[in-house]
Amino acid sequence: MIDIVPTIYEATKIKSPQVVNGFPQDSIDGISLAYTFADAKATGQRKTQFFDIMASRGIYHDGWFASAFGPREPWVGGIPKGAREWSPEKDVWELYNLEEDWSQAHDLAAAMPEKVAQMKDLFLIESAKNKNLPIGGGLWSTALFHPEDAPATSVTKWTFEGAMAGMPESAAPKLGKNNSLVSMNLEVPDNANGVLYALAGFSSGITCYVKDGFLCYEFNLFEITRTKICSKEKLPTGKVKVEIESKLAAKIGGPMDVTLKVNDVEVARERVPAAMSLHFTSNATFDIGSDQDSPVSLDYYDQAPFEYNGTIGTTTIQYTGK
Ligand SMILES: [Ca+2]
Repeated sequence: MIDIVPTIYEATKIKSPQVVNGFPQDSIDGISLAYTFADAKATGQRKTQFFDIMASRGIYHDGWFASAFGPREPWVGGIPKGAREWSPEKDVWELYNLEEDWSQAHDLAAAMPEKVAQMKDLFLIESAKNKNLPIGGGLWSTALFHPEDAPATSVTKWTFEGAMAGMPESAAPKLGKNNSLVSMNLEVPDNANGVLYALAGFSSGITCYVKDGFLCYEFNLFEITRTKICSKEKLPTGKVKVEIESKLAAKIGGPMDVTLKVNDVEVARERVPAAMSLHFTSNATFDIGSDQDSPVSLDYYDQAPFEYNGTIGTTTIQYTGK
């Protein structure tokens, strides 16, 4: 992927900008593939490439590949044993000659310690050049250590008028993680149906919706637990104020108490056993008046995006602190 942008620039004869909106741009690290267009057998021009994903890392150079696992195996969920005592200095490196052993069957690290040391040095040089230090720094704000420090918008209060679709989850209020109060002014018709707001999607998310006049809320935690509550009475028709209050019982990632209110009167309350530590998805959206893309709840799966059939006035959302 890293080579695609320079390839497109070269093919289209566009010079990449040095400054965008006043911000100097980093240099482009990739190597254009245009030299292969007329020569499929051209010798590869990429000699070195490194990667690091939460401290599981590797470096390729001139036919050789060296790599080490960080504190976690990417395919194993949860918090690995000893993660908090982990240090990159203690990781064991492997070494492979990809020219002769492309499937990495023969680890040469024990036989070639000097080559390993050279590759580790190169890894550090590439890391420094590409702002990858400290090793494991990306673990800091994960669910493992400090989810409260995860990148987030500095906005803590939002006002929306009417329906809205497609706000990226990364920019949207973190209703599954933080204490919050959502307040909506609605016009409720007879036989009210539809989503009032939804964050993220089928794999995990939050939705507040009206089904046959009843006000409902669902916290879908990775499809493992679906905490669903509904009012026992139908919403009144006409102008109605709906509020959803979410309060962590203790800390981020722990239980969360959710209360639904209609015209200032509590109509339902439930404890979500475990709230969200980081975010539900990387690509789903926050919507008001519908549930775009994949639907959060099975309750209206076949009717998605299940647009609200009344009118949505002003929605205010605010974080309510600790
Ligand atoms: Ca959705």
